[in-house]
This record gives sequence, structure tokens and C-alpha cells, in this order.
Amino acid sequence: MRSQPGRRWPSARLGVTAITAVATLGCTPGAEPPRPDAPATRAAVDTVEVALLEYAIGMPTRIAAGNVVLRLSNQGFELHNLKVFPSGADTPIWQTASDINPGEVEVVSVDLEPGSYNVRCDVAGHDTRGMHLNIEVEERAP
Ligand SMILES: [Cu+2]
Repeated sequence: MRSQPGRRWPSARLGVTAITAVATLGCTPGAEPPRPDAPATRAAVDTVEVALLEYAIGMPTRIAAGNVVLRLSNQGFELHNLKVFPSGADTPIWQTASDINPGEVEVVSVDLEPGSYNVRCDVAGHDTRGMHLNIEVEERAP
């Protein structure tokens, strides 16, 4: 009664799927042989240094899309923050939770899609004094 032919096929297919998944997982760690001299840029998540000061934002203007770690460093003597706007948009897609004190470092994680962005500090008067920058977020090379 329990061994109906129709019930066997789905479990057989499940078995094949599971084996495929295991094989894929098993291959991933071995795909990259250990290379002690491999540059740090091969890390899974890029860390981008962002310097905030009066009145400029210092960071690379081309960064790779995806999950990016921003290391925000207030190197000035005033409060600063950071907002990320898609070019031409009035609403930021990301912003610091609060202003960053002079001398402080905040490390945050941001998921960025490819495109053109404008990053700014929105402490009063800072943007108009030059504290903004256009950046290009580019598709990560395969
Ligand atoms: Cu500022």
C-alpha cells in the first residue's frame, strides 16, 4: 500500500538534487588554491576607505558593486556624516545612522547596485562648500 510507484519518483529526484548541491559546495573551497602572495583585493568583501574632512570626501571614485564595507574616518575637526544618493535623486539609498565625531571611525556595510551615485555630507553648509563626490559603482568582474 505504501510503495506506490508515483511516490518514489519525487524522492529519487530529491536525492539527485541533494548530491548536486553537495558536489557544488565541495568544489567551492578547492576552487582557489592557497596563494600566500595573493593580493588583499581578492577578499570576498572590499573595504573602501572614506575620509571625511573640511570640506571634502576622500574615497575612490570607482568601486565594485555588491556588498561593500565602508570605513568612514572623520579626519576633520567638525562633525561629518555621509549620505549616498543615486545620481539625480533627492532621496538617499543609504546614510550614516548619525554624525561622526572628529577623530572617530565608523565601519559600515552597504549593498550597492551598479550605477552613478553622489555621496555627500549633509551637515549644514558642508555640501555647498564642496563636501560631495560623484562615484561610479561598477559590475564586479567575474
Ligand atoms: Cu561634513
